[in-house]
Amino acid sequence: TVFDCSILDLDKAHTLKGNLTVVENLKNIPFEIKRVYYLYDVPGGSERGGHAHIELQQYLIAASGSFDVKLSDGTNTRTVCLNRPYYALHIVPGIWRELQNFSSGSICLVLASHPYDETDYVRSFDEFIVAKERNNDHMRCR
Ligand code: T46
Repeated sequence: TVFDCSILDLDKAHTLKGNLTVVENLKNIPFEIKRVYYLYDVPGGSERGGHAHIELQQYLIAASGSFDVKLSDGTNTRTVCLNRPYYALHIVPGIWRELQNFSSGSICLVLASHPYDETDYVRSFDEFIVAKERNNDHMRCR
């Protein structure tokens, strides 16, 4: 459910030169990172996401600036504002996500559990709801 999506408060190495935050495979996150990508130059008012994943789990970090992540499990919704580079939002499989309200110059850094696979996407909200209602193996409900 959306309540399984938690915010990880990563450690900060705070120095006079500025700050540094580390993410290490299997150490502070529960899966091996297979892919890293980032969203940037998002035009004001644009939305990203608008889909769910069947198997993929990810951490989202506002490496710069801020944005909102709207989560739905088909029953409950939750909106998380990411606005610090040391917060990482864990999105478990089977969650619909919409990213909105990107601040100017913001960067959404994503740490993903699997390589890119378009067949892992559910890009229709109606299909997502049907799969959730069936509660079948195709769309894992957590
Ligand atoms: C998610 C949110 C936060 C690739 O070729 N490789 C990749 O690894 C990815 C992620 C995308 N693409 C291509 C597929 C599309 O032609 O890049 C284009 C934009 O992808 P998409 O429309 O899926 O972008 P977003 O920002 O709506 O969604 C992405 C991720 O796909 C998704 O997993 O959770 O960021």
